[in-house]
Amino acid sequence: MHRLRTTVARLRPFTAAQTAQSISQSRLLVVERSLRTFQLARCLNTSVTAEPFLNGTSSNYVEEMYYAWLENPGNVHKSWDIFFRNANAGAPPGAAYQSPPSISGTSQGLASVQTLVGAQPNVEKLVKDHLAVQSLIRAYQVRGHHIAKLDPLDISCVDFDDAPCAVGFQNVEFSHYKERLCILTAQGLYGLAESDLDKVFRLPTTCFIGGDETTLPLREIIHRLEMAYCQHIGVEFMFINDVEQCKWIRQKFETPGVMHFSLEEKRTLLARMIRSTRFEEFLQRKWSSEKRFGLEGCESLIPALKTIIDKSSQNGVESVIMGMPHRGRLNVLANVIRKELDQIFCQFDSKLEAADEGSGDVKYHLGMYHKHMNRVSERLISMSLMANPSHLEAVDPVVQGKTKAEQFYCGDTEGKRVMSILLHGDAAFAGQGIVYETFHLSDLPSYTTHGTIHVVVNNQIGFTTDPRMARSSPYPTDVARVVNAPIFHVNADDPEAVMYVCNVAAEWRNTFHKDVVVDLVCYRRNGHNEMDEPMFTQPLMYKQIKKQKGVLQKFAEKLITDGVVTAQEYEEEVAGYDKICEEAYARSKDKKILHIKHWLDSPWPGFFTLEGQPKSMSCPSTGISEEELGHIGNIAASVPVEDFTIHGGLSRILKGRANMVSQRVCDWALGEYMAFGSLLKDGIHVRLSGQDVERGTFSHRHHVLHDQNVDKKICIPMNHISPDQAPYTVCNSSLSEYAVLGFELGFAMASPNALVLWEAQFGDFHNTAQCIIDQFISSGQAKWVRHNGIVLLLPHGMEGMGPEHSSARPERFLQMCNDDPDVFPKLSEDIAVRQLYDCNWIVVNCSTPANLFHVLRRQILQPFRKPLIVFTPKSLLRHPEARSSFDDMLLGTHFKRIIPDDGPAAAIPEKVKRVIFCSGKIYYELTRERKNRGMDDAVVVVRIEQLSPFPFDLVKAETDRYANADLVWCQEEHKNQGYYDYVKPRIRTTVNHTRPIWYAGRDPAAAPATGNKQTHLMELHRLLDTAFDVEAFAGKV
Ligand SMILES: Cc1ncc(C[n+]2csc(CCOP(=O)(O)OP(=O)(O)O)c2C)c(N)n1
Ligand SMILES: [Mg+2]
Repeated sequence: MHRLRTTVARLRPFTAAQTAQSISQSRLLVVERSLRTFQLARCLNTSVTAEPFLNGTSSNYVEEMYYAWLENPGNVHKSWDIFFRNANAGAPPGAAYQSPPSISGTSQGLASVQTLVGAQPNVEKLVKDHLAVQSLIRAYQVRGHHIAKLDPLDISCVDFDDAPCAVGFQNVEFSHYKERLCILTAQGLYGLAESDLDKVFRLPTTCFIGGDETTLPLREIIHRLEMAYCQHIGVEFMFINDVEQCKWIRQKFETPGVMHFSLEEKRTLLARMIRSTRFEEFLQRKWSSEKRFGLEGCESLIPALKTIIDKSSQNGVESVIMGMPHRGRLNVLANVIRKELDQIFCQFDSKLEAADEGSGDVKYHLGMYHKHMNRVSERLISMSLMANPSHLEAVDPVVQGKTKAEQFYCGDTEGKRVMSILLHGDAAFAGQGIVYETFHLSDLPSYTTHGTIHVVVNNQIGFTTDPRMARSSPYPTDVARVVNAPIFHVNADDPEAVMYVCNVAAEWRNTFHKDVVVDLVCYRRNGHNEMDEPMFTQPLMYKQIKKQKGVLQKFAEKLITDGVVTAQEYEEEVAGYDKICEEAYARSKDKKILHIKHWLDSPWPGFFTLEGQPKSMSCPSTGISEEELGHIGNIAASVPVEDFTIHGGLSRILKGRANMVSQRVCDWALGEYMAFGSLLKDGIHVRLSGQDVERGTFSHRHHVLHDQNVDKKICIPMNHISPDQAPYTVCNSSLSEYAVLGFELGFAMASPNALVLWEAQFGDFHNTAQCIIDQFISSGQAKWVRHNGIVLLLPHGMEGMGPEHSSARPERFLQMCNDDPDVFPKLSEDIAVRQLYDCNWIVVNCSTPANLFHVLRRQILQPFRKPLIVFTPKSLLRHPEARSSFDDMLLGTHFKRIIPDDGPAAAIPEKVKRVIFCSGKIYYELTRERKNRGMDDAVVVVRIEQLSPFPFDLVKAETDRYANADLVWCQEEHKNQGYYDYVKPRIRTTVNHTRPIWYAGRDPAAAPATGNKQTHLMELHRLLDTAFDVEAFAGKV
């Protein structure tokens, strides 16, 4: 038969050296703890005094010697040979070592060794055979999964045509299983012969197949190992560094009789299989030409998830947050999350009207939140399935962030109450880099969710591509090995095996609070979707699939044969569920309106009115009292703990801050401090995450102080503002944008009462997280009616640093704004708030610390949540003019959407020749140049601080005021970048197309900035020349 190289086909037999290596890897920790780690045959503890040469530093050497000796005793010196023989023959500590012969004559030591070994003529054979048995056991533990029967189609067997694939070996001839074992060990039975099969061997303490017995005949040893490791479950775990964890897993799979289920459990399993299978069949019957990405071929996913949830609920979990792709999503909504069936069925009606604002999403992307009583644990459990885009795996970090937030807000520091489950397709799990990035968050203190259970629907295909073209790793799950997660491969056509591994996975998480992967090896009965013809591309696989009996049918037949249920009971259960579907279908016909609100994955109880509207349409002043400014400023300038030595340079920085506070001014860092500190004081949690955010990429922030003498002794002054403040989280992230931004977005979803910020190291790095920005942040509310107040801090500015590190690409964010450039909004009292409410996100470039302070506080004080994109400065962080007085931050003050010019020209507006509109740092270059040119009376410079939603009303006030002036947009970015394309039509609309908007800025370019400093300065001079040449546009139209 043509064999597809799928799950394991790329694997090759282990060489003895590899076996030794893997054993030695897994034993690394033992080496530290127990000196005689090399000894496989007996209990390993011995004292250093008895064998002083076996100390920590030499243990690696001894271990190497041991493995060399194992391969061939002649590989090592005679004295080592004797030592290992004696040790393995059971010599007590201190007795195994015999000193080598003296040069001069006879050796006392050797003579006595010969006595010891020689006294038992068969010892050598015995030792050899025991070692062989132990190597064999180890080979099963390490590589048993290679020959387990994981593939229900039986087409993914190891690439050796003659390797038997039958489950178990008990019915196979010795010659057959010898061959089979060759795959495992490369050495067959390590020299053991058929005649040894009935010999009894002592079992190592690292093996649990004996149950209560410590010895077993070889035949039984092999049989039990086959049963534990080579049936429908393949356990991949021996790469895990922690010996206790390895031992725990061995116990779970080796202990005889572990896979026992009660009649009740089997019946429940059957009922779940019925629901899973009949749900898809029902959809197929009713809507045969609709895409639904059905689960057929992996129906056991539903009992798998339910088992994980039951077990976790029994262990105390109260909230499960799930992320999953398209495959089987409706089934999961119906049968795991328990969404009402009529709500699902009505989605298939093309005449269903959308009731909500926004554009909505297709049915297999919507999220869901539901709280119910878990029938097994009899405890309440809330379940949410996160809405997600088509972009596979993008939701992974978002789920993790939301999970972390829920844990954080309920004080669940160990993940005992809240957990996440992530589902994956085999192709996406192996192919998408975000999976790897997300795994790397799993053990970081500020990002860990204390273990995620990953379930892979491994249908051995991705759309039309089979695994040999889709990945370079043997399994789709290999990425999980980087974090030492155990991987349980299981044949999804065996629901009991699936249930067993899911139980173990849930227990694993509950015990170790680490990630674990369940790989459901299955198939996809139909094409990629129900409309697709799979025979075009996978003819042989699909010939096999067509012959394949459905898993429910197989399982039901088995249970009926075993007398667990009768045929009649089974049929009644099927009919019962079909009836439930029919009744829901009838009800679904009454539904005429779709409320996406009903599909919210993260409701914020109490934040909106019952109708889902903001409770007001106004935003209070974002200023704070003088006293508060002073207090927070003093905290920012101090080390609020005793006995803490900070760096001298930092002392100077803090002194500088203290000076500013005494002079009632803020620089950029202090402005940010005031915003965070005041929100914290009011009980709003603030979380700032990103690469090197604790100090700040530009060394301006210093939110975490490090004692110069004591490792890990840190102080976060922001947490010393007031005794009843909310906690401040500031965390340097892993070097990832995609996962970390996704994580923070998820964190921000959990609660409206938190300011969650992600800072890019430089603004342009956001593009490696583009999917989170496009698919979630800019469009999330429109698709899923879900508000989110995440803040992106994107350092931006043309400072001669080259093509990268210069531009945060404002044009991209502005291009995604949903405000209409051609419509001047209706003027009203609350226009500013209304505009904010209507927009998809807010884009600002603040030029003063006070404005940054206000815009950050406004994020929380406004009565709804919107993402905020802030282009933050670099050189302005230390610019002497980029400072704000406390006066601009006091109670009664607000964020300024634009900052009009208040210089001499503003006093005589009719004389003004030019209004230069600009945004961000270029303002300071413009005003300096204006001064140098003596043009303070002739030109005004107006800063647009909030680019989107565009402040039409305030810009109009400026254009009206300077009615005789020409209007120029000036930017430091290139013409095809920056803000120009966004602001130009909007200013034109503002002036009703009566006046042109001229451009002063860099020419269009492919790269964001030049790499040449000279060119950079020349470009700057040129654009300033244009900006201040009042004749520059004369005669042009
Ligand atoms: C990031 C991304 N790239 C491409 C696609 C298009 N696409 C949709 S499903 C699919 C195959 C997915 O295969 P797999 O992960 O094995 O899931 P399955 O459909 O087999 O359950 C592809 C390539 C996508 N949705 N997302
Ligand atoms: Mg697949």
